Amino acid sequence: MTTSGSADLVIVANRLPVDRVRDAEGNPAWRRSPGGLVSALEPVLRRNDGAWIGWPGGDEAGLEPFTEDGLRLVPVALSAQEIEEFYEGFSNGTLWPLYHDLVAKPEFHREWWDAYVAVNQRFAMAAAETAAKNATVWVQDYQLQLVPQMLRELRPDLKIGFYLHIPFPPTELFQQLPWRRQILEGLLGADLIGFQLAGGAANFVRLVRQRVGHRTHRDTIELPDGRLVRARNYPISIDAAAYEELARSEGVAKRAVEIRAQLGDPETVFLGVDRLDYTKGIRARLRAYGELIEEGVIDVGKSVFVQVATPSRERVEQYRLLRDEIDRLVGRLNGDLARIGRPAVSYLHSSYPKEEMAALYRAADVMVVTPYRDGMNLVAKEYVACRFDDDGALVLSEFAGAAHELRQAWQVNPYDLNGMKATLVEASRADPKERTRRMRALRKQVLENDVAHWADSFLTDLAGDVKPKR
Ligand code: GDG
Repeated sequence: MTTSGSADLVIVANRLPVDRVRDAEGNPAWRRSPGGLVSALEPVLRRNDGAWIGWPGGDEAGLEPFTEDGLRLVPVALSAQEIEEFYEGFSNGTLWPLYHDLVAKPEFHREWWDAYVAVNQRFAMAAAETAAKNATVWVQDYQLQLVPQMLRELRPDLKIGFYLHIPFPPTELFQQLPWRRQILEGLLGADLIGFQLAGGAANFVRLVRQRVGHRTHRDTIELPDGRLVRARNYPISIDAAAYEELARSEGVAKRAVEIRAQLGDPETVFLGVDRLDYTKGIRARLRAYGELIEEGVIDVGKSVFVQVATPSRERVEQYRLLRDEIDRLVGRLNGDLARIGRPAVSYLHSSYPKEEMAALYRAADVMVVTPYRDGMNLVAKEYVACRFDDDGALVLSEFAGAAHELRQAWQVNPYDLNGMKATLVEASRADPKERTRRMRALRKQVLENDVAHWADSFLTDLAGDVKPKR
């Protein structure tokens, strides 16, 4: 047993909700980092007087726990070599592509795995030292799948939950992983394991039965010592009301009009917003759009495609290659198809404040979300939350987790280019009544199932003696 700390709720995530940056004078400072995970968990933490454990980014060592804007934050340091092997390597070069249907080829390296084990152990130690007696610890995501078991060994008194934000792959793919058994056992240290979709939970339970040999019954796994572990789906969401409020604000309304004017007041604005990631299907959607212009179906004088691609994982080779490919494709599309002052694609490789994102959502007639595979996709939900006039069309990949809830979107198979072209046209030309009918249903879904609902359902199940779900 390690000596315990004083927090009754501990969030353990790869990243802290703040980034280590330098201010104008070159002094180190903290800046809030945006993103779905942070906005989902911050309110929970505030309500529970909890602590958040995570890597602050960079390789600075020796940072002490501190309080920032009322949040208790505990930094876990990574060395430059660990950033390379644990973060860029095993997390983003092995697990990320493996868990996303092999959209890219995962690499298996033993030294990456060793770093993954060592870093997971460090996070588990930090959690053990921070959590009060009988506290609840909620471990987040694919970078930390060994933490539940390691933490249970250090602190058997804790309630441990785990949530996977990305898809849990089909058994055939997962079995390629040389360390498959260790990962399964690592996760089984938790009392409750949450997935985006029921299919992911089912994949996990099946693997545990086949590979580890534990008895399972529906969503419940029985360990040899009699302990029960539950694997269930909790589709993540957004703070829908807050997004709607932001979208309704005067500043955002003005900015949305301004954006359309700056684009030359086109009839139709198509929009894509993604981290620049090969799972997101950016290339396929831009190709589809380009072909529609080439074929004369879309008039470059009347429509524009705005693509925001937020820089991401820029030191990982596959992400650099992707950036070059998208740069080339956008250059070619605009070179071949644009007219003066009328680009085919307005491409923004940059990241923006939330207000600007909301203004873009308000300015867009057709939101295009076409990942090859995505755990959920919060962008789709954010667009819906911002469309308080019940207008706008959402084109959504069937392979985004969000497709299970957002049934009224125009759904597409991103591998089917012709299908995608037809759907882009259909969505952009749909009768306003049809758009309204669909958007109303989408909005009802998103507003009723917000992120507070997600966190509460998970934590309630974790706290309670849950009955097996049918
Ligand atoms: C992972 C899973 C799952 C993007 N650019 C800017 C910006 N963003 C925000 C979006 C959205 C978030 O980042 C992206 O969330 P997604 O869900 O779309 O995708 P991932 O980053 O891949 O997230 C995913 C999620 O975890 C949660 O479980 O849904 O499937 O892959 O909130 O708005 N925000 C700002 N400026 C930008 O330039 N402010």
